[in-house]
Amino acid sequence: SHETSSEPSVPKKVMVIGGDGYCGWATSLHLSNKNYEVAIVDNLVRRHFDHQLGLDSLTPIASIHNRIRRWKSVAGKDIQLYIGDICDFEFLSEAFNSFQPDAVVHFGEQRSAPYSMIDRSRAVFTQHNNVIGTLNVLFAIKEFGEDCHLVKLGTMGEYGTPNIDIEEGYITITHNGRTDTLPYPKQASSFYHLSKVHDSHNIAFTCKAWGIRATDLNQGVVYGVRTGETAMHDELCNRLDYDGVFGTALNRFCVQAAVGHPLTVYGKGGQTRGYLDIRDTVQCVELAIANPAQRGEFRVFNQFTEQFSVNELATLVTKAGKKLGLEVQTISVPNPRVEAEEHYYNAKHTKLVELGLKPHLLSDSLLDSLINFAVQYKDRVDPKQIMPSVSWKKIGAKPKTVAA
Ligand code: NAD
Ligand code: USQ
Repeated sequence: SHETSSEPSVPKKVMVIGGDGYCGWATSLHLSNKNYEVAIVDNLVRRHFDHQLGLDSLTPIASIHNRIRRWKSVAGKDIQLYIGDICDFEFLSEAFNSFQPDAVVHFGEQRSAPYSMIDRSRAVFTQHNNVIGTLNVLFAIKEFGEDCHLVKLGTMGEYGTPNIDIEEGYITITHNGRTDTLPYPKQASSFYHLSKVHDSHNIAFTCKAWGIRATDLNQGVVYGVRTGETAMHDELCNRLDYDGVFGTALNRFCVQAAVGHPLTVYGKGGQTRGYLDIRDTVQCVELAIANPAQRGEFRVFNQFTEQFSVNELATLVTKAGKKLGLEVQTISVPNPRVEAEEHYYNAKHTKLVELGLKPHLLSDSLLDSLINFAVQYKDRVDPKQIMPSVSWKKIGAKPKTVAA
């Protein structure tokens, strides 16, 4: 974008906001390996949540500095690092101006639905951090790099579970004889998921008003831990959350199977969501960057490869566990959330496939390796952190101290 040739510019420099997190670390290494120039921006707040709540990743993870040093020694590539909070516009401006990205991938949000439902202060933190952070990124692009492509991580949870098919971002409706293509209705079900809806609205508006180019990746639930690059060295290992606040469905079930904890199906277990392997997260983000949105375009992709109910996931993990000689039980836990437990779900997800995504579908071998991986680290599991502790209905204004 900074060249003067008439060739369409190829994005080269990618700023990864949230590059120390689960999706962001895997993506940073993948892009660096593919010869993109990468800069990580992160304020390390995710590591701070673990300290505050007494949680830890299943896998030991190196500091961001050691991770980047190790990547240099393993792959011979430099990743730049800017430690700071994107809610601080001065910091973000300096990072943006010094790096001058062609694309910004924005993973840098508080991403746990339960965390956002602990108490008022966590709900406010989540929406402030996520909505203001994204607004600052939009202003940075407008001020300092109008042509920069924003690739923003959204969530399938923005749509909720409507009783009709879910489209990719937009739906064409005929009403009283007139037809229009409109944003697909949003029905999010936590203060976290709502923060993503608010982000989407702000991004859509600035695409229209300022000509920002943006891609909203409505990602499903991610599973897995190893990617081509993070598997190259112990110090490049990714985090894997299994606790009741940050752990997500399939990853939790694999860790539960490994330590002999019954699988925690909430309520009736018919809750159906889109899922994808973390190896596909990195592929999807690369595809979005390599095929930028047009100026003024607000592009929406549904980023998942398969849909499952939690009951189906429990059955798959039980079978895979048996093959490995593990005794796997399932219990029904009273649902701590407010959500439909039996519902229609059929979501489109063709746009990334059209751009060339080759999905890694959930297979026996992946489940085997994920469970075996969890068995390898099972001594690090704190069984007290497995059961859910945050209730949607019991959220209150009073700050909740979380017992260790
Ligand atoms: P994560 O918590 O592991 O990583 C997020 C990173 O962003 C952390 O390193 C954190 O320190 C950083 N961060 C947060 N607020 C920041 C701020 N104000 N300034 C600078 N850095 C900040 O989360 P993840 O699982 O990697 O998810 C990444 C993104 O993908 C999130 O936006 C999330 O909503 C989305 N997503 C995740 C999943 C999933 O299953 N993990 C599924 C769908 C969508
Ligand atoms: N669930 C269980 N048992 C468990 C954990 C979860 O039954 O032990 C159920 C939940 O009730 C829910 C479903 O599984 O119905 C998914 O829950 P989750 O914790 O795996 O995922 P969720 O809260 O939706 O959030 C995760 C990420 C978030 C991302 C979202 C994508 O933390 O950042 O946005 O997945 S999506 O689900 O498509 O909205």
